[in-house]
Amino acid sequence: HGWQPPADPMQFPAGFVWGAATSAFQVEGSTTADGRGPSIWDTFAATPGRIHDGSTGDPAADHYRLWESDLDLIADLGLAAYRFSVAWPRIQPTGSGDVNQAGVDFYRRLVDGLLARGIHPAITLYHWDLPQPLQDAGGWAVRETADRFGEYAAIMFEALRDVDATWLTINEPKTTAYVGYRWGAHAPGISDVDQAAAAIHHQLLGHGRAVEAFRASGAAGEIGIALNLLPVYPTSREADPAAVHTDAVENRMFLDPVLLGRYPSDAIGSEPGQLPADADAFQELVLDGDLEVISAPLDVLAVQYYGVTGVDELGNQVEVYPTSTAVWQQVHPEGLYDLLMDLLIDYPGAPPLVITENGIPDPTSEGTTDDPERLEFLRAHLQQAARAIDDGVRLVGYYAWSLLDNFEWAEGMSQRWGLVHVDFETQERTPKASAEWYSSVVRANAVTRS
Ligand code: GBH
Repeated sequence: HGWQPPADPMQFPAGFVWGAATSAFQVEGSTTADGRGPSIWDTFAATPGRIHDGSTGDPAADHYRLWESDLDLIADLGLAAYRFSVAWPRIQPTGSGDVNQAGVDFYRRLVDGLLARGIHPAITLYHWDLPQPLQDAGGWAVRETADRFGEYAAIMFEALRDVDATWLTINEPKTTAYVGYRWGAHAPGISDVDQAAAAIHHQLLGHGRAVEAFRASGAAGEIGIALNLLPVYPTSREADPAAVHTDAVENRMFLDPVLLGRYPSDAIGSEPGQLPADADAFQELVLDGDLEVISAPLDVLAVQYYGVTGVDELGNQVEVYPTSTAVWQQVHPEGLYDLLMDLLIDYPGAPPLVITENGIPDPTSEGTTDDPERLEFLRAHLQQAARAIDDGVRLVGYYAWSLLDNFEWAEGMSQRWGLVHVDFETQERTPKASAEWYSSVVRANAVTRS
């Protein structure tokens, strides 16, 4: 009695924000134009052996020059929002001090171009391109970098204070700490557990300083942080304790300080896990008042979801679902539902959620415009998002990763994540089948159930 079969199509709430995302270093190119300083990714990409295909940030997808036609493309797809990041070294070429006005002007033009087309800007302040001089002074392993980040953030809030934007402070502090400082596979290419632990705290402190600056600025819009979260599934009953620990390292180490104002006691200082840094040394980094700054209330929590991991009884991460051509990505759409429901239950005081990244790479490095795998991936994940909304999750938007094929970090130009194909010889853009399909989802504000 009273039971209704679920609707087909699955409708999203009115006002749900549909978008696509990029980041500065991955798409802009023009790495020395208009006074931009060097970033750690310029340095890393110039180091032989670091990037799979030897490519650099130039020209990437040449978006610094093609931004206007790219905005037309976004409008043609009917997207309501575009997420991009600001390259800190365009704003402050050395990471501190004077503002490079030409850099600010670029983002002002981009934002004005979005607004003229009725497209909402979601602006990430830091998507991994730290000014190289700040790395030379210790990077995220030192506390001063958090202060510099707060100053840079304040410059951007002032420059765009009239804009009703969604601001995201730091993109995936976990990736920078673990891949950049623990495993050395990303810039700055360091392999040091203690620096990795310090990089966690100092990025989160930088996030908090930026939120403080945002509130003080009186700028319009809203602010949050973008965390990549990873549902962890034990592969046996015996694996339960190890899975709890992996969940601490992968998820709670970032969620708890931001949302609850404390670090989880089980993430650092104990085997197994990928971050058995020294717990006492970590505590010494956390000064009085830091956790209040880090846990300042947010308007939105941005979630980036790519897949799940399994954990065995020894604490090893193991494959429990098939991977995409990105070997780290175990594809499991229901994991998105599990993650959103876990957040609802474990963090009842959390702000509304927005998914700011979700996607897969093409099966081959040449790329294609015929991408049924991506279309099915997006459909399955959107179905799970709709299910979670039905079950009470406050999810207010979704941004596909990525708008364009681009520079995929250590994979260079060899791994294509775009809804839109980019010919890297001619820079010609061609929407893939998934882009046309996504466009119809956006226009219907709904996804088919089957
Ligand atoms: C996101 O990170 C990034 O925000 C985005 O810029 C990127 O383009 C997108 O994913 C696709 O990768 O080299 O084996 O150590 C997702 C989380 C963390 C996944 C780092 C890849 C490197 C694995 N990423 N990880 S490895």
